[in-house]
Amino acid sequence: MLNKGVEIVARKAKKKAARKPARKVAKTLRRGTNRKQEPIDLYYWATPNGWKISIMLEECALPYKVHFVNIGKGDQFKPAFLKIAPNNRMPAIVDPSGPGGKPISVFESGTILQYLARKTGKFYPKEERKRVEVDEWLFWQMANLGPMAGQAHHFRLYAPEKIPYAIERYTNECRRLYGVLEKRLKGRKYICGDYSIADMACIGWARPWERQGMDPNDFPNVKAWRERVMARPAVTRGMAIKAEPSTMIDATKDKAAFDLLFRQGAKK
Ligand SMILES: N[C@@H](CCC(=O)N[C@@H](CS)C(=O)NCC(=O)O)C(=O)O
Repeated sequence: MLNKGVEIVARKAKKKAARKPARKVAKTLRRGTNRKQEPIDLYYWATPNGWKISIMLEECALPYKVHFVNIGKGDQFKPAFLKIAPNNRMPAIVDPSGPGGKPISVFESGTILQYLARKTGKFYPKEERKRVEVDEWLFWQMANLGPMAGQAHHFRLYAPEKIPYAIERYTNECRRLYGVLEKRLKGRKYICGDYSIADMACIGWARPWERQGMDPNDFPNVKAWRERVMARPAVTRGMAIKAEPSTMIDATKDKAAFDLLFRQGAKK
């Protein structure tokens, strides 16, 4: 376990917003499932990929413990973490009450979202046609919006040299993708009609869209959706989870963190 003892304890200011979903869970538990639900271990750092899972856990009011994986310091390479997340990327979870009542570890944020959605029966339609739609947009985020926005951030903010071709390429790809989302959101409140794990997957990347070179006024439907999703109390709580400021490292200023994050090779 990383950062032993690091556990998110209910903060006073958040208590009020948390009250309602917590009651809902108690109700579910009384209906016959495990009354003493053990908390899920969340391996997390405050980034768009990490937020997907803190948001989902908050939305489902599942009990969880946060273990900070300080990716600027190399926690993602610790053997204990690699056992559950062999791609040395967070987020990951360990659910002590997995299938058959036994623990299960899950890595890759899309897989974790689907797992938690199946476990709780929430934010993931049961009807096959509707479920396929949610999967389409979830995978759209995983294979498109996330990687392209990630590269846009890299070349616009982190790369030591400013390479116009790379900046233009990834900024344009982001613009294309927000254009696709803009059309999709026409006449829809959320990406698949009802709020789902597809929205949770996309919101973290859309939140810093100005860093990707976007002008919010170009995409009014995305702008309204972004505000709608970010106004949800569970989303606010999920995105507010941060490690101690003193442990945060800015890879644009810290060479060791930069090399650790951006000069990785194959490890034995
Ligand atoms: N496809 C992965 C991507 C996860 C990912 O890229 N995580 C980054 C932070 S946003 C990370 O852990 N980076 C550590 C590293 O680069 O070593 C997922 O969605 O779970």
